[in-house]
Amino acid sequence: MSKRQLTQQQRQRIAQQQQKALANADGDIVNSDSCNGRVVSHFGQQLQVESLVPESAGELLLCYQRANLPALVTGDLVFWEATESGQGIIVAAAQRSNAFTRPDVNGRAKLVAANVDRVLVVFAVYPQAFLNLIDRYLVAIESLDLSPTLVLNKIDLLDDDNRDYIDNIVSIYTDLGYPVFTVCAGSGTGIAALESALNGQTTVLVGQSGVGKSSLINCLGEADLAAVGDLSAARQKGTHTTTTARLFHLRQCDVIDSPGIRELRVQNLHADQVTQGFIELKHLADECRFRNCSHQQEPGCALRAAAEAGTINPQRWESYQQMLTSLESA
Ligand SMILES: Nc1nc2c(ncn2[C@@H]2O[C@H](COP(=O)(O)OP(=O)(O)OP(=O)(O)O)[C@@H](O)[C@H]2O)c(=O)[nH]1
Ligand SMILES: [Mg+2]
Ligand SMILES: [Zn+2]
Repeated sequence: MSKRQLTQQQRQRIAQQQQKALANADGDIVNSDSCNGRVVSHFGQQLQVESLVPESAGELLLCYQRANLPALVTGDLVFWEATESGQGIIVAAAQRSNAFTRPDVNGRAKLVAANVDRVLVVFAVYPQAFLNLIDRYLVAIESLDLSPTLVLNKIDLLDDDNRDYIDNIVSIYTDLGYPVFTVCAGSGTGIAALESALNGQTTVLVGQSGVGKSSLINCLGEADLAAVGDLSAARQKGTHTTTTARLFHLRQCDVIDSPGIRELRVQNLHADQVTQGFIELKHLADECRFRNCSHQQEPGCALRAAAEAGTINPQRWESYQQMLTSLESA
């Protein structure tokens, strides 16, 4: 993709298309078919937009957005007009099919990407993976009606000290029916299977800082597309190398890289959303004695009964209870 200015003819054609599309616009929200660009990244007040106009398809331009539009994110389909300076102004945006959010440092939901087909939760042998962190992602993804996919990266670092710990995590999610890909972005092991699962889709990568999300992008596309950073020497944690979500066109799929997190705090979730995000629990909620059962202490709770009977994995149950408690104390 290259940056270049649009010709006069292209501008006129865009203007005609714009008038036609805006005539059908409902406020500032247009039909996605009428859009002429997709947001690929965000820099402060400016958005980088990829043109979808046939004459200039794939070209990137920096755009401001009209103040009356909602905050736009990577993956949003937009309608832009060219400005004299060769940049653009976004005058309308399409209704999103979905929007993935993550909590910011204060626990508030922060938009990461819009219009995604799939969310890939990446975890690794190092930095250490935690079930409750993965579970929180799963809750967020299930609430979007998307099917989560998990990726274990850095399998080259598996050894006798960590193998049981990692195998346990992998088997918990595999037993629940989630696809879990095991890969090594460093050597390319397992990447072909992952690549064919992502074929033709737009996928957003999420996960702790340092698990290798950007490294996976470089493996699924050309090397060095996305910046990769070492773990901190002292604590083997990620160093927040990726700072903004960015959409990449890779060999077989579009992937949005996103900034990793170090810990996941409470998001603006309802207890019901948490229950719906635990796929082995959600169907049991109708069987509780009380309709407004909080699934914590009440008598006749079908979820607790299942946990006590041993049909729910104890670590998942603990993670669920922890999440409910953290919502209460938020
Ligand atoms: N041993 C090993 N190291 C890997 C592998 N994949 C990535 N790494 C290393 O892990 C570190 C972090 O990789 P990144 O790709 O920057 O991680 P990230 O998830 O994008 O991190 P943030 O951008 O901070 O969220 C780098 O030092 C990579 O070289 C792997 O398969 N094996
Ligand atoms: Mg990164
Ligand atoms: Zn209950």
